Amino acid sequence: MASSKPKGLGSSLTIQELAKEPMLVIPERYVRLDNKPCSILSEDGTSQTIPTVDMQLLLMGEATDFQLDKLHSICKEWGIFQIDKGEMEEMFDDGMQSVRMSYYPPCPQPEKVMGLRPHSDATGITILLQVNGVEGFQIKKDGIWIPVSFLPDAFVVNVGDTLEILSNGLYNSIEHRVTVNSVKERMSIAMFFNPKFEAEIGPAASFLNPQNPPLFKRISTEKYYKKYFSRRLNGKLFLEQMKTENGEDDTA
Ligand SMILES: O=C(O)CCC(=O)C(=O)O
Repeated sequence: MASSKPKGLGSSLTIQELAKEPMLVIPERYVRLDNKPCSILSEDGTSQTIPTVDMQLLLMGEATDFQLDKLHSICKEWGIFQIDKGEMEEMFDDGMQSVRMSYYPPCPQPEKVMGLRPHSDATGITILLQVNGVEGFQIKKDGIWIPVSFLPDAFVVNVGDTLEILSNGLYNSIEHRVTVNSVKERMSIAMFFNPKFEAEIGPAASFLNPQNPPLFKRISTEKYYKKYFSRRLNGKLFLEQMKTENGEDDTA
């Protein structure tokens, strides 16, 4: 029997179902509560290209001090970089991996919605592929949202919260979000690389000394992910809550 409920207005149609409907006004539940514009460009008004890393040299142990210093400072200052697709093979053998494929349909009122809310990933690292070349991925650097231009045939690598915790705050997990386009659909694949489920997440001993006490709690990977996925994506709030200053140790 046909439903009398108006389609797309408070109904629970999936994004794919909504995208099939001709629509001029987007359903209320997708409208962003803040009114800030999505595209905040860098000072010269262009998209910025994020740094590129030559993984081949690093993996073959042939990296010079200069290249190692470059990777170190990119992880500290940016928390995101690009590597050539061909250089990715055999990089990660162990650990837990998961994949998310995202589809962002064209939206008649792109300024009113967010494709994916601002967040940092819970992962060690995330490898991101922009499948159909449509941009929309933005990172927050020094408090400013920067649209990212992907190099053709490159992956983008995000430093995740786990790496920020392991490095006791030395490396920076990148906050990011996705905007939508009024005419083009966008597709992406994100591959998440994590420690084993049985492992514990906390600052590594090599990053700790009397001058650098642990900034983050220790917690089992299982509990960490349960906590992460029980919350809405909200910037770097989850990582803030993992700080020792925000509560007792939480070892499972
Ligand atoms: O769609 C994108 O480009 C980003 C996806 C993402 O950030 C995520 O799946 O966590």
